[in-house]
Amino acid sequence: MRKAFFICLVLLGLALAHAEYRSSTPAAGASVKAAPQTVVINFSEAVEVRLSTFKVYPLGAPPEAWGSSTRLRRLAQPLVRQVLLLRGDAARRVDAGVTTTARTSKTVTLALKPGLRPGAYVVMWKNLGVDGHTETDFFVFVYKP
Ligand SMILES: [Cu+2]
Repeated sequence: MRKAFFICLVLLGLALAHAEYRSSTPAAGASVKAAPQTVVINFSEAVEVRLSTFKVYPLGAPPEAWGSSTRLRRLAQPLVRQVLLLRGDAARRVDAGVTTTARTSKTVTLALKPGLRPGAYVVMWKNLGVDGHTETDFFVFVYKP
C-alpha cells in the first residue's frame, strides 16, 4: 500500500517535470473560420525557447478528412517524423518563426505567414524544458472559412 503510494508520487513527479502541451490558440483539433495570424502554445512548464524547435506545416489532408481529428493525427504522424528536425525548410512551412523573445517561457508564440489557405495544419515541436528534458509532440487544427 505504502509502496503503491510512493510509485504514484514518482509517476506524478515525472509527469509534472516535462514541458507538456497544456492548451493552445488555435486549440488542438479545432476548426477555425478566420485565418489565424499566430499560434500560441501553453506548456506545463517553461521551455528554453531558443533551444527548442517549433514548426507549422500544411498537412495536405483531403477535405473529407478535416472533420476527423483522429484521422488528421494519423496523417500528421509521418509528416512530423519526416520534417520536424529538417533544416532549410522555411519555404515549405507556413510559420514565420517564433516571436517569443524571453529566453525561457511557458507560452510560445509563432507568427504565421499571411495568406493561409483553407486546410489542415500541423503544429509540431521538440522542446527543451528548463529541467533539461526534451518533449516531442504536435497537434492539428483546420482552417475552414
Ligand atoms: Cu522533465
